[in-house]
Amino acid sequence: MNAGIDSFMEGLRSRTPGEAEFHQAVLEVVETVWDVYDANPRYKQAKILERMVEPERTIMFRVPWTNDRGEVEINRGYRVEFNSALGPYKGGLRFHRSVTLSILKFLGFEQTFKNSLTTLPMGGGKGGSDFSAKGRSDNEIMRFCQSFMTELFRHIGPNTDVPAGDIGVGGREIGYLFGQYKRIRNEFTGVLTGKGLGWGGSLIRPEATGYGAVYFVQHMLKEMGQEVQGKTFSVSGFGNVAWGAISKINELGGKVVTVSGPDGYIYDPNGITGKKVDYLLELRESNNDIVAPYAEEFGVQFFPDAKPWEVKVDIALPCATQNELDESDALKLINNGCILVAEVSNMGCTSEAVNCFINHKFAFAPGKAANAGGVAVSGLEMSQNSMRYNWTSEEVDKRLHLIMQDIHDTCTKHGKSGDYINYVKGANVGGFVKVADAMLAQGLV
Ligand code: 2IT
Repeated sequence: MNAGIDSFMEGLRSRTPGEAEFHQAVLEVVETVWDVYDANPRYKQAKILERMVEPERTIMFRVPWTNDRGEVEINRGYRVEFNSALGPYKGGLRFHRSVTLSILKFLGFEQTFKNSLTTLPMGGGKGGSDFSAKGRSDNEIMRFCQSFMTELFRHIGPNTDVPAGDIGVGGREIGYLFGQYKRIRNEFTGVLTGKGLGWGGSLIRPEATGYGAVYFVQHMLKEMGQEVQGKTFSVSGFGNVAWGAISKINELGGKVVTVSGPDGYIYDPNGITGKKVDYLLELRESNNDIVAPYAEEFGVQFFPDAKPWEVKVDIALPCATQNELDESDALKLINNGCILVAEVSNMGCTSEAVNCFINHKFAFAPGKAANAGGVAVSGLEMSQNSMRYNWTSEEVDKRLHLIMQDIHDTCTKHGKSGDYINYVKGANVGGFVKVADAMLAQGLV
């Protein structure tokens, strides 16, 4: 490794001890943009990278609430307002027991580059809580959301910071959060995205992350002279993102044979189609966080405590959570004849897995490119809210298509060398340059 990168990372690690996921996300970006940084004295003099890794503002707060037994519970709430060079802070809220400051900082940092890639005017942010909906009633979830917003409301706004969903935050939670914001502020504004379709939400937003990822995969396949039709896919997770991806793959004539949960994976060799796809939404709404019931419902095999990456497929799409695919999984996929992996979860692959793909000149897309469709349609929801108007699903889908194509072009422009496209480099450099130039133009803030 280069001495400049070493000392940069050493400085970061000593200022942010214990934030392993954040360090992982930063190192991936720094390694790929270092040449551009080194070659541009204006960036260096302005310490653009050093500023980029320091969130503009980090808010941490107490979230007290009462459970159904009348007991007091305390969770921790966060909002990391990472970078506003390109627009209001924008990014999801994650409610999951694994949430820590490190997780939200890695997500907020990546979000800044992802949002830059969408070409829409959005800065980067992320928030959430260590609250988990597992085993909770709807009333408990509502009380938690109301308490969370009772503090968060003072920090956000349609021109300041616009949260959305992420793991554990879907339409139901956005509804409760929006209701509380509106009550406190007495304002009906586009302060959150992922809203219900009857009250300011955008058509295609629920599908957007999965659809966008599959559009991106189509472009990657096109480079290889291939198409989705006839390909088999393994997908992990069973939430909103997996659901959207599976729906689009089916529409395009591909076949998905796995979904997974924290408990293991199911293998459905006939393909997850029709009512099986709708069943995924039921599973998620049950608040149980397990995938095993799918196997009982449809009489297929369940592999407890295992990951779907051992199944022989053409294309693998991690759609669950960070670091869910490691180097041994990557090697298994490559050796089994897989031709493409696209992260649909954020930082779905470990650094070792990413390096393994790149060293093998394997077609690999990082989350900040492949999964940007979700936040892109959030950006389109903001536009529609500002206009007080709703586009048709065809209109939104057409724009989503164009945005994903644009991101693919950006990755190619900055990542292609010979006949190999390094999508990690392409996405990081493409996302970085735009944010860096905006920061330079806006002075030392
Ligand atoms: O990771 C992501 O891009 C999201 N969770 C969506 C963020 C958003 O603001 O729609």
